[in-house]
Amino acid sequence: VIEKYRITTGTTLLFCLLISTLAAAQESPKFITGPAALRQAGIYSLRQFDPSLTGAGVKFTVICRSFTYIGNQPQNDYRPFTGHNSLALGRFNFHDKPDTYAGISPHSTSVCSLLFGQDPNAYYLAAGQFYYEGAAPQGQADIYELVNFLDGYLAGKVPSDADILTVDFGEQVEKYWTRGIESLAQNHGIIIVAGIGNGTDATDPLLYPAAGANAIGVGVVDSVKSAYEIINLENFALPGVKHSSAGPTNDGRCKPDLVAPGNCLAAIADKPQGYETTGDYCSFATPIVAGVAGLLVQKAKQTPGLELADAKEGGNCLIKAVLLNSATKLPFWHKGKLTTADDHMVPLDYLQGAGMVNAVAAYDNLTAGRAVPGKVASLGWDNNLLVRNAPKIYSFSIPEPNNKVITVSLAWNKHYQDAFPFAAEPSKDGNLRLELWAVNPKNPSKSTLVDYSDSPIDNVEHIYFSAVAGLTEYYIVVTNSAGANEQRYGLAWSVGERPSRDSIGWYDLNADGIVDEADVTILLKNLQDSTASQDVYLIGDIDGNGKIDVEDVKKLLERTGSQADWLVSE
Ligand SMILES: [Ca+2]
Ligand SMILES: [Ca+2]
Ligand SMILES: [Ca+2]
Repeated sequence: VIEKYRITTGTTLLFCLLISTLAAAQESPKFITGPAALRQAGIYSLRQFDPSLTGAGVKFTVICRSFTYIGNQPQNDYRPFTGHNSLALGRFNFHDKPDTYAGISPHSTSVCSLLFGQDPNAYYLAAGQFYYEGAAPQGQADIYELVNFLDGYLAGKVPSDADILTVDFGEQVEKYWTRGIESLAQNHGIIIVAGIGNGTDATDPLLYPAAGANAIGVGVVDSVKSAYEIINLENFALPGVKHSSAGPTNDGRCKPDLVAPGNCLAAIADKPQGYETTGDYCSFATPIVAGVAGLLVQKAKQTPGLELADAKEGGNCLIKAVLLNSATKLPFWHKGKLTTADDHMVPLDYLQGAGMVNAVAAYDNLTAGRAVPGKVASLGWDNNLLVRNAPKIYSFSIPEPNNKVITVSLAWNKHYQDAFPFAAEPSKDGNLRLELWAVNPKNPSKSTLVDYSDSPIDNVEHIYFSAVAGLTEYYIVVTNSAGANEQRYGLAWSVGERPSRDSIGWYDLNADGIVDEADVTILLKNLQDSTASQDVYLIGDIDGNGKIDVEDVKKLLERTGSQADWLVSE
């Protein structure tokens, strides 16, 4: 009997590291489900709760590049290796040019194993035997080389009837084809999930289509830095500019939208039983987010009342709003630059986006159901049409404001032509604004605007507000501050616990498992750099007052000597 999900980090660690010495002394779970990055994203917890969520009935389009180019010509070796044990049962359709030989790409093999893999007898030396399971193992996949995908599209045919289209490469500037992908989101309701780029330093440009307005752009959360490969596969810290390209875009928009762990065990292209570690790359974080989106779409298709989450009109905005709204804020999450002065204009963090994808919280937000303007529950969503000068208002109560945080996320599409050259149609775009008001308990006819998000250029807005003692009645206002008369939008809201600042991620800045002088050195350097320039993205504002200062240094010094629970003394 394969006990797929019984696992805690502690037992995994023991199991993985000390199997030879402990196996006889202690009953270890023989089979764990991996890759651990998917566990971190909440995918296995969600599937344990609802085992039907396998991606069944969900259509993915996966766009790949050829592994080999001669001159600029792709050699059509773009396919995953379906001879791999984990991909043998995959529901794949390939789209080749007639009379061309299609070959195998190691990269596509890794990506497809993370999305669709399934292997009850997987084995990896450092992990032992485990149950390999991708994010959406029963999803149906149309797999294209980019050039073949575009051929039909440019001939005027919509090449895809997918629910979700995923692409983990891109271009540093917008091109006709990246706008074409965005057009699929706006004109055909397809959810686009794309990799934002593996920045090697803070100045690396973001990649389109991920950097495009309508896509969900995904960055990568780094593994911790331990000497043990298996610990690095199991534990994650923060995204960093050395692996995950940071916003803003050249035109000043927030990106990425979300982050996910990317260091995974993935299938090897020429070894049917082989797995290898992928490393901290956003190419492998992207399929995790695409997979979570697929599970949400499957739930929406299955469940009466959730139809508008899977609608051609605004469904992609709704799923984006739900994913952003439910993401886990990692330490140091803040809007835009370090200063709080830009927080109303810049909706997301320049490295984390809205945070790390959280499949369980996203599912809870989705299944809370649609609520139309008026009195609503404190968890829910709406896919609706906003008309200029007719704000939509959602009011809700929270029973106990202490330590609560109210999160509200709004997403809408920018417009593009539905045919080559897929030009932007800015006259059809809207500029939406999101407000959060608190009702005065002594005088209910008086309300206070407690937070708002109103970027002049983004097409997402995001509020993350710590509830105020004594105030229990709130309302959300969605309004169109400029632009076209009508806009379809997705809105999601929730009330949760404010995360504590106790976790070691706030102090172990180099993610080596111990708080020591090395972390103090990083903090002092960030303090110095933040004084020199307001324009850099830096971590270290432990108390969250919008600057790195001596109080933050004091707080870090107080935690000197703290160790991560995964740290193994040698
Ligand atoms: Ca800020
Ligand atoms: Ca450290
Ligand atoms: Ca501070």
